[in-house]
Amino acid sequence: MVSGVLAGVGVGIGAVAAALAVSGGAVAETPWVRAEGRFAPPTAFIPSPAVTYDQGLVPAASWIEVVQRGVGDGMTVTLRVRGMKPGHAYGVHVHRKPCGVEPEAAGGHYQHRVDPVQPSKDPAYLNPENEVWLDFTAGADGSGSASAVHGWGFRPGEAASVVLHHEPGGTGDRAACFTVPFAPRAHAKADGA
Ligand SMILES: [Cu+2]
Repeated sequence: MVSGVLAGVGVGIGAVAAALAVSGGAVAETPWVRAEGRFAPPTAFIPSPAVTYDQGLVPAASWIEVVQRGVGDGMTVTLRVRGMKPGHAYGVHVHRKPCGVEPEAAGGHYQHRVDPVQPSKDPAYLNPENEVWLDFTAGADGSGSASAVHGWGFRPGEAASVVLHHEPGGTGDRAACFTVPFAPRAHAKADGA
């Protein structure tokens, strides 16, 4: 099932279930989703869910893994990468739509409280508390990692990819995109928690 150097992905879905609330207030951590892939250009003969638009920053065959874990009413999202440009600082967010041939296919950022003005530029909405940011700086060996912890979960069908940008922060050109089958929270709401 390994499809050579330019493409190849493994997607594993853990128990898709709400985290177990144990009597006494303790909360069990439940794995939700783990996805990994190797980046390929959108023109690759064998398409990959991991697409690079800028091989200077995200080379073909570089590797990404995203893990989403449910914790109580919230979640932790963890990113690991290998093969990136050493020393480079990347901006990374969860986006609303799957990756496509064009970098803009992934749409805007997933937002817990949705900015009524889209594309969102208002820092009251465009921030790491209201969105899932996974910015990292690649080490000398090209590896990197980041994680984000939130007291809320995704609404169904509104979180579909992780986008790597040229620079940290809320905006910037898109260097690569990874389609991830994020699990929604059973009763996620648009506001509050
Ligand atoms: Cu983004």
